[in-house]
Amino acid sequence: MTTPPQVSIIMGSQSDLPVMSKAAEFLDSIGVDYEITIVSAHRTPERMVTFAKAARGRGVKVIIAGAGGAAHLPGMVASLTTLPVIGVPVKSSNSIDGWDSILSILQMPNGVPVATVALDGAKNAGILAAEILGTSDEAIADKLADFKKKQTEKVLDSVAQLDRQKNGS
Ligand code: RP5
Repeated sequence: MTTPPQVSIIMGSQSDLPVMSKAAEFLDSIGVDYEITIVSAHRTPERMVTFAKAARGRGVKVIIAGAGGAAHLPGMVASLTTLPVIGVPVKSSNSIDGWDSILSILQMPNGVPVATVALDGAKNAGILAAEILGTSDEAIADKLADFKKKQTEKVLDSVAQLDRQKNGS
Protein backbone atom coordinates (compact mmCIF):
# COMPACT_ATOMS: atom_id res chain seq x y z
CA MET A 1 0.00 0.00 0.00
CA THR A 2 1.43 3.41 -0.91
CA THR A 3 1.57 6.14 1.74
CA PRO A 4 -0.74 9.04 0.86
CA PRO A 5 1.03 12.36 0.18
CA GLN A 6 1.22 14.59 3.26
CA VAL A 7 1.22 17.81 1.24
CA SER A 8 -1.34 18.73 -1.36
CA ILE A 9 -0.42 21.54 -3.75
CA ILE A 10 -3.40 22.98 -5.57
CA MET A 11 -3.73 25.96 -7.88
CA GLY A 12 -6.53 27.77 -9.64
CA SER A 13 -5.23 27.31 -13.16
CA GLN A 14 -2.58 25.61 -15.25
CA SER A 15 -1.20 29.13 -15.74
CA ASP A 16 -0.21 29.15 -12.03
CA LEU A 17 2.09 26.14 -12.50
CA PRO A 18 5.35 28.02 -13.22
CA VAL A 19 4.98 29.71 -9.82
CA MET A 20 3.54 26.78 -7.88
CA SER A 21 6.12 24.31 -9.15
CA LYS A 22 8.63 26.07 -6.85
CA ALA A 23 6.83 24.55 -3.85
CA ALA A 24 7.03 21.13 -5.48
CA GLU A 25 10.73 21.58 -6.28
CA PHE A 26 11.52 22.39 -2.66
CA LEU A 27 9.57 19.41 -1.34
CA ASP A 28 11.34 17.20 -3.90
CA SER A 29 14.69 18.53 -2.71
CA ILE A 30 14.07 17.29 0.84
CA GLY A 31 12.20 14.13 -0.10
CA VAL A 32 8.71 15.09 1.08
CA ASP A 33 5.96 13.43 -0.93
CA TYR A 34 3.21 15.63 -2.33
CA GLU A 35 0.41 15.69 -4.85
CA ILE A 36 -0.13 18.58 -7.24
CA THR A 37 -3.28 19.42 -9.16
CA ILE A 38 -5.60 22.14 -10.43
CA VAL A 39 -8.69 23.05 -8.41
CA SER A 40 -10.47 26.23 -9.47
CA ALA A 41 -12.75 27.99 -7.00
CA HIS A 42 -14.60 29.70 -9.84
CA ARG A 43 -14.50 27.20 -12.68
CA THR A 44 -14.72 23.92 -10.73
CA PRO A 45 -16.45 24.89 -7.47
CA GLU A 46 -17.84 21.43 -6.82
CA ARG A 47 -14.40 19.85 -7.34
CA MET A 48 -13.05 22.36 -4.82
CA VAL A 49 -15.64 21.37 -2.20
CA THR A 50 -15.05 17.66 -2.79
CA PHE A 51 -11.27 18.12 -2.60
CA ALA A 52 -11.34 20.20 0.58
CA LYS A 53 -13.78 17.94 2.42
CA ALA A 54 -11.85 14.76 1.54
CA ALA A 55 -8.27 15.98 2.05
CA ARG A 56 -7.94 15.26 5.77
CA GLY A 57 -9.52 11.82 5.45
CA ARG A 58 -7.04 10.96 2.69
CA GLY A 59 -4.12 11.63 5.02
CA VAL A 60 -3.11 15.06 3.73
CA LYS A 61 -1.56 17.15 6.53
CA VAL A 62 -0.97 20.53 4.85
CA ILE A 63 -2.55 22.19 1.83
CA ILE A 64 -0.68 24.73 -0.28
CA ALA A 65 -3.14 26.69 -2.42
CA GLY A 66 -2.12 29.24 -5.04
CA ALA A 67 -4.32 31.53 -7.08
CA GLY A 68 -4.22 34.86 -8.86
CA GLY A 69 -6.60 37.77 -9.33
CA ALA A 70 -9.80 37.36 -7.29
CA ALA A 71 -8.10 34.54 -5.44
CA HIS A 72 -10.83 32.77 -3.48
CA LEU A 73 -9.32 29.28 -3.60
CA PRO A 74 -7.15 29.30 -0.44
CA GLY A 75 -9.82 30.90 1.75
CA MET A 76 -12.65 28.75 0.47
CA VAL A 77 -10.61 25.57 0.93
CA ALA A 78 -9.65 26.74 4.45
CA SER A 79 -13.34 27.22 5.23
CA LEU A 80 -14.00 23.55 4.40
CA THR A 81 -11.18 21.81 6.29
CA THR A 82 -9.34 21.82 9.61
CA LEU A 83 -6.00 21.29 7.82
CA PRO A 84 -3.57 24.22 7.75
CA VAL A 85 -3.81 26.05 4.43
CA ILE A 86 -0.84 28.00 3.10
CA GLY A 87 -1.89 30.56 0.52
CA VAL A 88 0.29 31.68 -2.37
CA PRO A 89 -0.84 34.90 -4.07
CA VAL A 90 0.04 34.59 -7.76
CA LYS A 91 0.68 37.56 -10.02
CA SER A 92 -1.38 36.15 -12.87
CA SER A 93 -2.35 37.63 -16.22
CA ASN A 94 -5.67 38.76 -14.73
CA SER A 95 -4.04 40.37 -11.68
CA ILE A 96 -3.98 44.14 -11.72
CA ASP A 97 -0.62 44.33 -9.96
CA GLY A 98 -0.70 41.33 -7.62
CA TRP A 99 -2.30 43.23 -4.75
CA ASP A 100 -5.70 41.82 -5.68
CA SER A 101 -4.55 38.26 -5.06
CA ILE A 102 -2.43 39.23 -2.01
CA LEU A 103 -5.37 40.89 -0.29
CA SER A 104 -7.88 38.21 -1.32
CA ILE A 105 -5.71 35.56 0.37
CA LEU A 106 -4.24 37.58 3.26
CA GLN A 107 -7.28 39.42 4.54
CA MET A 108 -9.33 36.45 5.68
CA PRO A 109 -12.01 37.19 8.28
CA ASN A 110 -11.72 35.87 11.85
CA GLY A 111 -12.21 32.12 12.09
CA VAL A 112 -10.76 31.11 8.73
CA PRO A 113 -6.98 31.64 8.68
CA VAL A 114 -4.81 31.26 5.59
CA ALA A 115 -1.05 31.40 6.21
CA THR A 116 -0.14 33.76 3.39
CA VAL A 117 3.34 33.88 1.86
CA ALA A 118 4.76 36.57 -0.41
CA LEU A 119 3.54 37.25 -3.93
CA ASP A 120 4.69 34.29 -6.07
CA GLY A 121 6.34 32.94 -2.89
CA ALA A 122 5.66 29.28 -3.54
CA LYS A 123 9.13 28.15 -2.43
CA ASN A 124 8.45 29.58 1.03
CA ALA A 125 5.09 27.79 1.01
CA GLY A 126 6.96 24.52 0.43
CA ILE A 127 9.37 25.32 3.25
CA LEU A 128 6.55 26.25 5.62
CA ALA A 129 4.63 23.07 4.77
CA ALA A 130 7.75 21.03 5.57
CA GLU A 131 8.22 22.96 8.82
CA ILE A 132 4.67 22.09 9.86
CA LEU A 133 5.32 18.41 9.11
CA GLY A 134 8.69 18.72 10.87
CA THR A 135 6.99 19.45 14.20
CA SER A 136 6.09 15.76 14.37
CA ASP A 137 8.66 14.23 12.02
CA GLU A 138 12.31 14.40 13.09
CA ALA A 139 13.63 13.28 9.70
CA ILE A 140 11.95 16.21 7.96
CA ALA A 141 13.07 18.61 10.71
CA ASP A 142 16.67 17.40 10.25
CA LYS A 143 16.50 17.96 6.49
CA LEU A 144 15.17 21.48 7.08
CA ALA A 145 18.00 22.18 9.51
CA ASP A 146 20.46 21.03 6.84
CA PHE A 147 18.78 23.24 4.21
CA LYS A 148 19.00 26.29 6.50
CA LYS A 149 22.63 25.53 7.39
CA LYS A 150 23.54 25.32 3.69
CA GLN A 151 21.81 28.58 2.82
CA THR A 152 23.62 30.30 5.69
CA GLU A 153 26.95 28.89 4.47
CA LYS A 154 26.19 30.12 0.94
CA VAL A 155 25.76 33.68 2.21
CA LEU A 156 28.93 33.45 4.30
CA ASP A 157 30.81 32.18 1.23
CA SER A 158 29.61 35.27 -0.67
CA VAL A 159 30.76 37.49 2.21
CA ALA A 160 34.22 35.88 2.13
CA GLN A 161 34.39 36.22 -1.67
CA LEU A 162 33.48 39.92 -1.49
CA ASP A 163 36.07 40.44 1.24
CA ARG A 164 38.73 38.78 -0.95
CA GLN A 165 37.79 40.99 -3.93
CA LYS A 166 37.92 44.11 -1.77
CA ASN A 167 41.33 43.15 -0.44
CA GLY A 168 42.58 42.28 -3.94
CA SER A 169 43.50 38.72 -3.03
C1 RP5 B 1 -7.17 32.40 -11.14
O1 RP5 B 1 -7.18 33.17 -12.29
C2 RP5 B 1 -6.07 31.41 -11.34
O2 RP5 B 1 -5.54 31.00 -10.10
C3 RP5 B 1 -5.06 32.15 -12.17
O3 RP5 B 1 -4.05 32.72 -11.35
C4 RP5 B 1 -5.87 33.26 -12.80
C5 RP5 B 1 -5.89 33.23 -14.30
O4 RP5 B 1 -6.33 31.98 -14.75
P1 RP5 B 1 -6.27 31.64 -16.30
O5 RP5 B 1 -7.21 32.60 -16.97
O6 RP5 B 1 -4.84 31.84 -16.75
O7 RP5 B 1 -6.71 30.21 -16.40
O8 RP5 B 1 -8.37 31.74 -10.93
